[in-house]
Amino acid sequence: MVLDSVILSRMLTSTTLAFHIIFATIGVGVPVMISIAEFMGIKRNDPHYLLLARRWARGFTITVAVGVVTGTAIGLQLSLLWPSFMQVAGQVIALPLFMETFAFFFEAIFLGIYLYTWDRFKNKWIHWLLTIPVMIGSSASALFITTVNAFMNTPQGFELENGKAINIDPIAAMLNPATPTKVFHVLTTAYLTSALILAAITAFAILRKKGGDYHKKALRLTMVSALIFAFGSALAGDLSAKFLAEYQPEKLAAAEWHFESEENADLIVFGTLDENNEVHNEIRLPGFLSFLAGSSFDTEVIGLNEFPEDERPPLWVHYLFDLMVSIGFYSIFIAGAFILFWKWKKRNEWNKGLLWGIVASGPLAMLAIEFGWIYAEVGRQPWILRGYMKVAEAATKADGVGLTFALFVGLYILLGILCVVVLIKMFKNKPAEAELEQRFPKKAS
Ligand code: HEB
Repeated sequence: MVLDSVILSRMLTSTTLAFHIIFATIGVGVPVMISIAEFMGIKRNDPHYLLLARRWARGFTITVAVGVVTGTAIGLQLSLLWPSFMQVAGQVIALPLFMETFAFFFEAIFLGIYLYTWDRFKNKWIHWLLTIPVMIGSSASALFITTVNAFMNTPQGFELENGKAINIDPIAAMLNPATPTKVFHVLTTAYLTSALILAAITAFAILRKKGGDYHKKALRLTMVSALIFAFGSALAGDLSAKFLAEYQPEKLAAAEWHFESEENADLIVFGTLDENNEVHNEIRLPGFLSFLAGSSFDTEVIGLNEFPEDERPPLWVHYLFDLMVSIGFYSIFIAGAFILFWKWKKRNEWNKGLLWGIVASGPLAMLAIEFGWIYAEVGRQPWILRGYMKVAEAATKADGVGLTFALFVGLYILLGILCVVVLIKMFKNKPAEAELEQRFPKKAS
């Protein structure tokens, strides 16, 4: 099989995004967890929480560094691999792209000050205050870049004349109909995933018998945060589905294998599809697709048959959607169970099964991020700019994308390994309990 430049460009872009999103998600969520931990530490005058903030911040710097490299790769690839897209859309999305960079610098400056001023202020709250611009910076860069993705789904704020964008209104382009739900869902799931990753690392340490009070407090803090963010993510996901039903019905219909427009449409969970588009072996929740789409069983949900065949997204996104939603419910379940066991004194929240369940929740949440994005991107196919330009028209015609692909994959493998090795080294040589003794010799018990 000969791979043409469209396929190769898509492979390179999706690999880069799939790798970058891991670090971007951590980059958006972990500052929030650092801020919460330091807040608790100062408020309760508890060195355990302060140490948590310190150690999380230290690990965070490594993931930020990798995120910068992969983020730069995306910027490069956008104009190199998708020249026709950038020619049309480049001017429209220049503002949010610039704002994202600005937000990143804003975050980086305050992160630098934060890292170098531990114990420098008499009033500890001043140091904590520095976490606020860091959080604002990282969440704002997610916000700006998500408006660009939203724009690709529901473009507005320009007119197309002879293949050129005219009458450009960048603010209207940023505030397109997809923006509110996407930004809400992206932020809540990044916070959720970061809380669960930190919880998973902590639960693993406890299972390896390293757990003292430090780890117990860390797990309680991350689990309570995770439960709150999980509810937020579910609410945002529900609103996203309602957005799709109204503005991008083919994407929702593809996720739900929904062919005929109808009221009281069933929600299809998992199952298989045969050549005649008949669904088998599914779990069927009667009327629930209508409910998801419009909060009422009478809502009419538009089916795929209303769209010409070459404008329907691939149907395998159904599984990604179902897996993402299942992981969402799993995270509510696991965090809920831990908190219930902890508050309800007869139960032991440190039992092995539960701890392993928490260990699993971290990688699962990251998978849900990947599934969610693949669903959102593949579900937009065949469009790169829905209604205006197809992916196939946007790709570069240049040769050599294959070699570039191989080089970048090599770079990501190297970066991934380096990141893990550095993180393990960083924390292995300095276990939490030892660091506590050293930093707070009197208070540590
Ligand atoms: Fe999700 C996407 C829903 C969970 C992550 N989500 C998405 C979508 C929807 C949904 C509808 C599409 C949108 C558009 O495209 O616009 N989700 C949902 C639901 C749920 C969920 C209903 C249940 C609760 N997710 C989830 C989780 C996670 C996620 C859990 C993680 C962690 N998603 C996601 C992402 C995405 C999605 C990342 C991509 C972005 C957007 O928003 O789009």
